[in-house]
Amino acid sequence: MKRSILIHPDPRLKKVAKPVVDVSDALRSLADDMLETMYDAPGIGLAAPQVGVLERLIVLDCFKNEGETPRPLAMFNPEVIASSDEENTYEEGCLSIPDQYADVTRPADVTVRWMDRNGAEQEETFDGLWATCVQHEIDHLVGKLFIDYLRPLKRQMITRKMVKLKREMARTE
Ligand code: K1U
Ligand code: ZN
Repeated sequence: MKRSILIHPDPRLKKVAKPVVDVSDALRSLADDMLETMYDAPGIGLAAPQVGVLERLIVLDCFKNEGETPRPLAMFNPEVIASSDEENTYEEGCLSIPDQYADVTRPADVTVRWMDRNGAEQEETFDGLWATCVQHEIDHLVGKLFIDYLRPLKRQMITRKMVKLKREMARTE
């Protein structure tokens, strides 16, 4: 089932999500819903707070080119356990901040530990777009958005645009 994606500004996007104690059927079903919502958007990642659920769960699949085999990943309690000194700048977007993009600099490689949908611990080092995306999604779990890396003026400008967009969306609902 497709879920609605919250649009910034929304207090739920600024909250800290709580750790998952046990990967229940309900949480597995939420992960499936989030993947469906992400592919439909379309996007390459999604965090549970973006669909209004304050649990430490993210999904991602950064194979976005035709011909590449999809790799849908659901990560419960993801944690960055190591980051490279080398950095990478990528023009980021966010499904909660539609049509706004900005350069963000982050560690180029990150090692992430998480629990998979069977409750088994996994660890992997990501690079390229996967590294950028997994860090962006983990930020959502502590209420941090990519615009929080921008200069205050640029952040305010984007926020004002989003307030206007939400007003228009409410009018046409
Ligand atoms: O968290 C989100 O809102 C998802 C976001 C993830 C992300 C994008 C770019 C850099 C870091 C993290 C998106 O998926 S925005 C949409 C997007 O980037 C995209 C959409 C279709 C094809 C390819 C990319
Ligand atoms: Zn986002």
